[in-house]
Amino acid sequence: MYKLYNVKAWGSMGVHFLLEEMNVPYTNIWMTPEQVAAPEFRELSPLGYIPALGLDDGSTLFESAAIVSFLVTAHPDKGMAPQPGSNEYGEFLSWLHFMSANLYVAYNIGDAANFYARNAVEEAFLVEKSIEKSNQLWSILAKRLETEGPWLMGENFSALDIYAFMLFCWSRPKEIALHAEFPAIAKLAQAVRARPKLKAALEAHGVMEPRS
Ligand SMILES: N[C@@H](CCC(=O)N[C@@H](CS)C(=O)NCC(=O)O)C(=O)O
Repeated sequence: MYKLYNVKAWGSMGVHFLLEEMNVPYTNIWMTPEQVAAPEFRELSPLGYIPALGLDDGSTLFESAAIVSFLVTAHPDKGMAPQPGSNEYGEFLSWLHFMSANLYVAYNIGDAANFYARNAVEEAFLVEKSIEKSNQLWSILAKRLETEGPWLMGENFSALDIYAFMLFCWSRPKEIALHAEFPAIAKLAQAVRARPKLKAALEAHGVMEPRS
């Protein structure tokens, strides 16, 4: 059985929702930020990052995009991604990494602005840049949804939609502020929130409603 190292509203949300949608056996290891920061957790996740996913053989996966790719290929019958090895699967991977390597990072820079900045002015500047960058990335995703939608992989709901939803929950200054700017993403978020299998997990992370 999988073990999901999970923190409320952190990057484990996406994997949590995916496991629920796939209906595969797993256990949540709910952690506090202090437990995440403890040296022992770095033995599982080298940078001490959430999410991490424990496997049956005692090994642990880290990096959200790697975990998502692993789960959708380990359970291809669950239909959360195109057929592994197909051109569509390549497209799926491109957009997954587009989000993890760019949007997630843009949010990380805003969240850790006090680490990167030397003073309050620089810190505010980094937060501003994080918002500017994430909005630029959302506009690219919104365009894809408008032209290819309703889901990021067209007619088929996939792990990409869950991953995008997780990131959208972290929108700055607040998710609700982005709804008017990116109606296609807001619609996607609403559709993910309406998925019956996700109700309990959405409530556990406190993201049933957009932050306003
Ligand atoms: N590239 C990593 C980023 C993961 C990440 O930034 N996780 C945050 C929570 S959303 C974290 O664990 N932060 C703990 C820390 O910064 O010490 C991934 O995609 O999994």
